[in-house]
Amino acid sequence: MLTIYGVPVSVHTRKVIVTALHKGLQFRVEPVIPFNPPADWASLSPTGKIPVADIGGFKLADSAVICAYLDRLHPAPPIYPRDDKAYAQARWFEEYAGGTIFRDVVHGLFFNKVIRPGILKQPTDAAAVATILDDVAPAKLAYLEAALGGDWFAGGQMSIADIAIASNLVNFHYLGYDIDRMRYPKLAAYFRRMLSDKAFGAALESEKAAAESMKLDRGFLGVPA
Ligand SMILES: N[C@@H](CCC(=O)N[C@@H](CS)C(=O)NCC(=O)O)C(=O)O
Repeated sequence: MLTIYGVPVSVHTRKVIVTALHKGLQFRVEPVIPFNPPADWASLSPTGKIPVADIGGFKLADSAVICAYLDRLHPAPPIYPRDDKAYAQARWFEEYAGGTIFRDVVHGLFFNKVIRPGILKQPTDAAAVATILDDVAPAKLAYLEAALGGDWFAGGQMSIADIAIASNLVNFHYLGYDIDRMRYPKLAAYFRRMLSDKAFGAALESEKAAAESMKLDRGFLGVPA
């Protein structure tokens, strides 16, 4: 049995959920909010972050490591391209998603607009939000726009690169932001394509209640904001 510790609206927890759904695995989600964790959390998550997975008693932290392990256990359908260069590209875009898009853009926006007011009961830092939106995000989105050569980021099929990047774009949209179709037409179309993926769509459906309870904007899914 696979248990995923985290919350489905977390960018990195969603990566593991989509991977599990893509592979048709049975799993359950044990809710953990990293800012208000259970008493034994440090023993499960050495970094304190979500997600953590318990795979038949084998406990692993970090979404990239968990997804790689799940792919080793259940190779079909794959989430990594077979071709060596495409594999490296997929790993690169996964790294860029977590290390740059999340760290420099999505985390700061989500922290300031959702976690601070909703969980920490602190005011949103509007200046920090403006800096991210005006000075940081455009270059990152432009990089993705330029890097997108076809329908997917690596190997001509959906891979961990797409799961990781699109998961970040979901939270960007949850905050009420959009990918400007005039500036980033390929990326905007790509995001719609990801939303129509069966596993990705099922993951978003399964987090509906959590997203609504956090008053996140699901308008991009065709639901009135
Ligand atoms: N490299 C980690 C990053 C995990 C991560 O940053 N998780 C966020 C939620 S999406 C978190 O736990 N944030 C709380 C914190 O930074 O303390 C992974 O891929 O699992």
